[in-house]
Amino acid sequence: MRCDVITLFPEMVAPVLESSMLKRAREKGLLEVRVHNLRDYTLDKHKVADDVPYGGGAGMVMKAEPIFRAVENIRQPYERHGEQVRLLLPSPQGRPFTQEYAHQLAADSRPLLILCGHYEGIDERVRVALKPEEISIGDYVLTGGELAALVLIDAAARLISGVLGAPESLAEESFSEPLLEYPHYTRPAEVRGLSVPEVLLSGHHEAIRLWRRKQALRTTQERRPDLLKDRELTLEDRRLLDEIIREGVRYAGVCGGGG
Ligand code: 4GY
Repeated sequence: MRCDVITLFPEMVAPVLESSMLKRAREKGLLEVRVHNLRDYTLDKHKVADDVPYGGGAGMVMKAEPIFRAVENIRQPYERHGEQVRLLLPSPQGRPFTQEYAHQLAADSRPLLILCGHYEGIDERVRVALKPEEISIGDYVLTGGELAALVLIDAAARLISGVLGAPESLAEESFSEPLLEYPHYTRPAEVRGLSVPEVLLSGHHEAIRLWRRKQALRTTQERRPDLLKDRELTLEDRRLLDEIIREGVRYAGVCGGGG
């Protein structure tokens, strides 16, 4: 997976790429990310990349010309090799980012060119001329597109074969399924008086599989019933859900939180 990021704040992006899984993916050559400072594509001596909005109002707007120059310069070497780039613009106006969308980015052979906006927004003529694919990571407003760009890269990169340790953890994980995760435990068997569910110590693989499936269904039913709605259930899932419903709600989930 190849990625180019255009930003006014490269120092926001670089350290995340130099940590943990993304760092390892890059070291293995599975992920290649280059960060470009938009200021390097300005033409005036003060390297100004923003200006006041026409029509008045608060805040600043990112100028179109430096963005055009950056995109053209970064695209050029790819196009000389007969490659198209996929231009992405993280913004709250974009198409909602999902696990399926992440798979789609990871599977694309084209390099991703991610344009990070800042301030009040970018000059509309960038959208008109470059027709970037706008992606939203959620219904909230960030100070800029950098964190969203990192979310896209992170979610897509971990789907590349070889980036994660065990490929089976990808196959069974939540949202690919899409079910929420079952609870996890590691040693010791007791911590602060809290024990591990017996079944997980039993060595009965089928019983463990069923227990985990039931927990995943329970959490999903309680916290995200929308994920189960309109979904074909296997007979096994139907039976496990019936058990769960008979046992009653154990966790109030999001209802007890922010709402
Ligand atoms: N939400 N999803 C988001 C965002 C900040 C003004 C354009 C989001 O993806 N990006 O909030 N981005 C804005 C700030 C310029 C980007």
